[in-house]
Amino acid sequence: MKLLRRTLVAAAAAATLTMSFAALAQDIKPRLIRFGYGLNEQSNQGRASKVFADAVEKASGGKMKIRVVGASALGSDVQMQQALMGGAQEMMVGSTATLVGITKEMALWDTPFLISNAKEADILLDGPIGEKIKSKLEEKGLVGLVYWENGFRNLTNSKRPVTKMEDLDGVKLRVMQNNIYLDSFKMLGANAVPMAFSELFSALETNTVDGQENPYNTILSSKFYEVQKYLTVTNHVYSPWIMMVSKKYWDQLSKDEQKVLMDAARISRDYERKDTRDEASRAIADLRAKGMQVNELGVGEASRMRNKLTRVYAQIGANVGMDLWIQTQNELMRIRGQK
Ligand code: KDG
Repeated sequence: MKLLRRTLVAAAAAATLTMSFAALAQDIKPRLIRFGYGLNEQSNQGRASKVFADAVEKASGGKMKIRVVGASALGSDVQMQQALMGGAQEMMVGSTATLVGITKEMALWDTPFLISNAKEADILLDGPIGEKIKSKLEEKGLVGLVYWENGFRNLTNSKRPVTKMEDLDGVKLRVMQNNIYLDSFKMLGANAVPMAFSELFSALETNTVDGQENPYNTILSSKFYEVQKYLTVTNHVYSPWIMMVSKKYWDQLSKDEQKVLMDAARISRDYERKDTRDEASRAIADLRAKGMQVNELGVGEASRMRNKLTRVYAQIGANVGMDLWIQTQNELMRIRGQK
């Protein structure tokens, strides 16, 4: 009888020890978070993703590790958005433009000529309007952390310099998978072709499309200058990126772990904006040195395009809701009224 009792006590002790080791192992086993993005590792998006990963690992003492995966290796923006909503992937950074099918208010950021400079961008995106739009993601299974800067978008093509609106006639122009971009460039006379970013370089290389529009940083980092001769400075839209977490994953995290991600996201946002702006300030010279022919629009052509494009404003106002649209216009007037 004594032997049986001793055996049972020893078994219980061994089981307890095993559980505590398992618990300990669970405690020290780092959380591995997959973070996907679409541009390549050498891009502004790639550099900032690494800053984010380093900040998370440092703040968590190694208990949270970000595995950054670039070049659309985890899928296009749209595919990664679906993976986050389903809980199959933890994080991503990508375009707000491809989110309008999920959260219609994201269309505000597609508005041509809405934002004129970095100050307006940062105040709008980081203020109540950007927060309000970000919060709408949660009902769709996404948690928006911060906005990064994709930048002011400019036009490239392989056929001719675009100095006036009519030069766009018949140009097969790739646009993001987003109706505002599609309708806007159709209005300007281009043959607009919606396409995922991951397919763009080869489509330009094979002349499947003649042109595209993206910030200078992307034109540089994606080497579009190798397959595009002409760059026209239009600055037609200020385009943000947004960093998101799967809500299914976010809800499993402790408040401390959520704070680690949010604090690191803010660190990466501030780094990314500065890095992107520094790189963009040198871009025209760099792109000319790479052989691109750069031109401004002819006098009056920018306002002709702007007047043509304002016809999408009514569509955007309807998409995002007139309250948000009016709030945005008022906020921009307030910002522009500041000295
Ligand atoms: O994955 C790349 C996208 O996040 C971003 O670059 C979107 O500007 C964009 C484009 O043209 O697709």
